[in-house]
Amino acid sequence: MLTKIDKFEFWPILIPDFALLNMSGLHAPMTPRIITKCTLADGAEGYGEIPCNTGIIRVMGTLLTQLVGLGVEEELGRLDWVVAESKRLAAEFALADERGSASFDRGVTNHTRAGIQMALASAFAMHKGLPLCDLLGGENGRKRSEVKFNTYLFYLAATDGSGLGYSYLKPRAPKGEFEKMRTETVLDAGAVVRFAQAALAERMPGVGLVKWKLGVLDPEAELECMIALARALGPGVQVVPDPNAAWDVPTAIGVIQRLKEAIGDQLPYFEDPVAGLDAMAEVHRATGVPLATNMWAPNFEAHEEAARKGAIQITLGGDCHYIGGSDEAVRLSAWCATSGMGFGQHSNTHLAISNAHTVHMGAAAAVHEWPFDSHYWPWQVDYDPTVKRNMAMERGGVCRVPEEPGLGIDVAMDGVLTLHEEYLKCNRNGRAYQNRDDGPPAEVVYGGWMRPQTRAKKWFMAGVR
Ligand code: GKR
Ligand code: MG
Repeated sequence: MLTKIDKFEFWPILIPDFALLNMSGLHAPMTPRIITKCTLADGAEGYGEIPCNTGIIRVMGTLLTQLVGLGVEEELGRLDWVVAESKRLAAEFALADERGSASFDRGVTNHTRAGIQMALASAFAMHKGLPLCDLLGGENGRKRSEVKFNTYLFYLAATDGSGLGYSYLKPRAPKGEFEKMRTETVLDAGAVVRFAQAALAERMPGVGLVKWKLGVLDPEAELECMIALARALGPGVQVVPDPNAAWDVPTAIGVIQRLKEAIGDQLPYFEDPVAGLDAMAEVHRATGVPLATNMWAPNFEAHEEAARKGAIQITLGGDCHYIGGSDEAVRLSAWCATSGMGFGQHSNTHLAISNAHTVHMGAAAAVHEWPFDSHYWPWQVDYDPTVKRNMAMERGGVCRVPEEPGLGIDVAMDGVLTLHEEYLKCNRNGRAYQNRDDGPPAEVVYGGWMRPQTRAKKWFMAGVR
């Protein structure tokens, strides 16, 4: 029997963030996201969560009304229509529907499809009384009962006196060294080591891979930080740096070779050292170190090209939000299983609904050899009003795959609405929190900071005048 979509809603929200630095700038105190919600005629509810920009809001608003009254299963099977219509609308509204030029993704169509697919699929799973991963996994259902995450850490800027309020939703005193340092400056090797040690001891014990965002300091200083980090954490913990293509080819080859000599197997792979597949291939040929990307393979065609060129050995394209939905991420994992490319997933600042979709995607994926990136566990989990009953993280960065129908978490709609109010309030006051943009906060804190597009040396500090 046709199960109809009764309502399809969405809310832009603002979520609290910290002063994380990357090549493209500094995280603002709040990050915009979009929550989607699909309600079926029998009352089953499903949710999605995606990055937010004003382009997605315009396209989503038009598309969701067209889905009401249609059959949920039928629509899940013909999401190509959503993609075509989103592209048409993006062109009609003259929206930038692109990715790759910043460390984060400004796409419209990939996110719109993802927000719709996540809500439809989780509502359908509720309706069927099945955990989402059992539907996503196809005939044989889920492939595993645990999904693993790494610990994803960043340099942190000193923002005192800047007027930027990083205290939103964070009134309580920090518990322990990690929470304290999360609000302080982390910009040298000593602080990097202390921060990572605190994260592993207090926040994510037993995790065997720490990812560190580079592209901030001079490459020589970052090399020193990564060697110090690996030595301090010891051989049981791997270290993966990610400068978001802030380096040119000779710099990348030099830094990666010296890092490899210094830390050996503690460097399992290196992420996005340079811009473009040809440059990535050159760096891999020269260093022999496996490379990963979330920047240069945004779709299946680009993955084929990357494999042909030997440009990447591990994809982080398994991110449900970027690839266009958890079904597409599972499809990418199957492609990885046959092509031999490693499968991983990239992450941005997000909340519990995104985390839950990632866990279900990971449970349904054909392969799961690399722990997934997640901003959630070190940064957002303790300031998340969108969830009443959440997943827990176990030793080793493990999330156990839920057995309950749907997502296996209880969404707190009052919390979603509170964060939506915050979005409306902040943007009404003329504060630019509609699109993620790390440039303006960087200009406020480091007066006169120049964006990487305007200079030869791309790393963050090269733009500080
Ligand atoms: O959150 O600043 C950040 C990251 O730089 C993010 O924007 C990237 O998309 O984490 C991502 C990455 O792995 O490149
Ligand atoms: Mg990356």
